[in-house]
Amino acid sequence: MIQNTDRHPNTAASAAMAPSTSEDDVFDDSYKETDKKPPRILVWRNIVMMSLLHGGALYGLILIPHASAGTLLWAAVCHLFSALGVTAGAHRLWSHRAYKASFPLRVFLALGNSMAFQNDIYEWARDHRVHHKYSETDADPHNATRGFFFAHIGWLLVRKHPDVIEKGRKLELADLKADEVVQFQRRHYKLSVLILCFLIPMLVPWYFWGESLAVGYFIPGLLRYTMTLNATWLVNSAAHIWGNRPYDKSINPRENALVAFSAAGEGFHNYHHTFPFDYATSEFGCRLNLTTAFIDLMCFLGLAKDPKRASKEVIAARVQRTGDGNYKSG
Ligand code: ST9
Ligand code: ZN
Ligand code: ZN
Repeated sequence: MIQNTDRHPNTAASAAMAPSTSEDDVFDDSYKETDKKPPRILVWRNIVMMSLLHGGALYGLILIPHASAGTLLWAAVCHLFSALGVTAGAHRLWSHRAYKASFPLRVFLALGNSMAFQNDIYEWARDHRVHHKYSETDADPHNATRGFFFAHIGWLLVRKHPDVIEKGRKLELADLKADEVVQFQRRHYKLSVLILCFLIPMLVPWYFWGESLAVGYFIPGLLRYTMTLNATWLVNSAAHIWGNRPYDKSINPRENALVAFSAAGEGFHNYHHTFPFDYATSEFGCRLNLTTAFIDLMCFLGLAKDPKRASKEVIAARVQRTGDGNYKSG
């Protein structure tokens, strides 16, 4: 089912016409920031852990010449699986309800999501809906107006702005509460991360082709995890700062081909914030968009259905009305 919908992110009226099961990803311009800024409280545990993680990833880079081809291929498989758990799972399915997924597909995506270790699906989707609804304000968890570093990783190293939590608590999230896969993953999150993000990536090369545990830990483990994290964070930082805005020049998110490439299709961010319900997060289908190809395959296999799409006419009208003049068709 293709839906022809134009949700203008700046009007509550057009939000009311939206067909999605969730309206919490539509921009709400009624929220006003206060001038009083709360103090920035550093979370030292996260600063230390993130520093150690990135140090470990650097060591993994140094170890690459000592790894077998099979281990490098395995690291790429882990990256791909965890990326899909975020893009096709936490993002397009659970945050935006852009398509419907069968139980086996949801289990597959939840496993990939635990391998990605980016908070559980419920927390990820809740924060992401707040990000869309209050984009570039104090209530946006990774508000890019606070600069590249804050949007990229800094937001995970400090206490959240109180408005993020206040506005987030007003979201209904009934769909996430009713999804047994989301709730199961949340209940068993720590154990699932230990097994999927660290043990399986490390033990598979050791058990099956005799790789050293150290190489398994530092390359498919820490290096792969860190690279997937940074590719994801680039959507919040680079794709909110650099690129054209052919669909809506009044918002910060941009079209960024490099980010689209590194983030499995998630860099068409001006389009995505303009039409958040579109399962492809882009006008151009599978181009630079592995996640869309994956969802198409799942639909073909009968494991997914009802992908939502913005129509050509709606997109063209929107480009005319709010674009920055840099639109390129095809
Ligand atoms: C990570 C996440 O990396 C990455 C997300 C990226 C999103 C990208 C989106 C772009 C589009 C998609 C692109 C995909 C591309 C993929 C490409 C792949 C190749 N609403 O959190 P606390 C409540 S994670 C409502 O402690 P603090 C909360 O429930 C990395 N309520 O806040 C709690 O309530 P209660 C690994 C909310 O103390 C209370 O508030 N993980 C909300 O300020 C306190 O919550 C980490 O590094 C909300 N929005 O701490 C850990 N938020 O007490 C990161 C919170 O009742 N997190 N609440 O239970 C933390 O350590 C902390 O959250 C903190 C803030 C220090 C950041
Ligand atoms: Zn989104
Ligand atoms: Zn964004």
